[in-house]
Amino acid sequence: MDDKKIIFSGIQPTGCITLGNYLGALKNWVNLQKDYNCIFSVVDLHSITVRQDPTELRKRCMSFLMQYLACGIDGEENIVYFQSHVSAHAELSWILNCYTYMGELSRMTQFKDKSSKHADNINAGLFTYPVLMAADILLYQTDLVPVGIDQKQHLELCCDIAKRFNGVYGDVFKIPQGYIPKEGARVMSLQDPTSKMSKSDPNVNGFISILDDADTIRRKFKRAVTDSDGEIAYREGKDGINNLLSIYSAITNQTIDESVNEFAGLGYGVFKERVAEAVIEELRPVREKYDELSKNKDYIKQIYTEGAKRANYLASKTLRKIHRKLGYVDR
Ligand code: AQP
Repeated sequence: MDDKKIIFSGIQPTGCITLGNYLGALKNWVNLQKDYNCIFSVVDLHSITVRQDPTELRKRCMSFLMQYLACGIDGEENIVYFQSHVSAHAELSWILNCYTYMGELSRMTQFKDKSSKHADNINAGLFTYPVLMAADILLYQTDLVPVGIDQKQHLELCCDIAKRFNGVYGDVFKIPQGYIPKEGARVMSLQDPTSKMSKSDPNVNGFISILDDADTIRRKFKRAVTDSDGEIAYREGKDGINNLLSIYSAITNQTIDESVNEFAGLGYGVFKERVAEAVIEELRPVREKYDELSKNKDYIKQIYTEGAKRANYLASKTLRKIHRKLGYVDR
């Protein structure tokens, strides 16, 4: 690798990639890829904190990787791979578990949310999920992690673990920084704009999949929950409208104020249509590219095989260093 800084990020293959994932993470991956050495993983180890159907999971993993490429990620310039193909993730995760406190993990809001959603399966993996995420990032001596704001707490924990480890063993890990977009950092559900747009939402009207067709997108925005005061303004208490304004601003790269001015005096119906059209146009090339890639499975295999090879090389370099620091006998 040259001396460009390193980016690592990933999405776990659960549900389907949403407009939230796209605006919070993927769009920035695409924008940043020219200036950084990028490592983008389909983090499939993370996904089994919830029970998965094996056939479905295999299909979804492939589909997620193709969606990364369809969004504009260059799979040849960057490292694009499946997390389970690089065993160093799980190995480092174990090591870091021994440098992470139960109290820290108990404070993670995502753990609290997910354990209440999956009360019948609160497994240890759900609890230690942020440690695996820290391992993902630290393995590659990552400089920058482009994520949505929901991952800020996990990222802070990652830095705490790295600093703790460095405090004992010297400068082993680079301390990463988050890259959180100004607009689109937290896209909310279209059906309940007080909670985040989630890719496993059982109510399909709550999220836009980046592969939804134009009619589906139009229909979902038409049904989006707003309010009854009829004013297109961004302020507290107008969660539905705020969310639509944020989505529109993130897509058009303009400020919220500019978006508010653009829609001044218009009704909610027209506003929703215009937001829908902006989303449709943004996602149109993604859908088209995805269809094209679906016909080229050999190329996809080449991307993830080569990706895992390069990721393995970098990850084992870090892992060797850690083994030496910990006092393990050389192989
Ligand atoms: N609503 C969102 N707005 C902005 N960014 C978001 N991200 C997720 N949701 C939003 C960002 O997408 C990346 C991948 O996140 P993930 O793999 O943890 O998936 P998720 O979508 O956060 O998962 P869910 O919705 O909670 O679904 P399940 O229940 O399947 O796990 C991250 O960078 C995240 O910040």
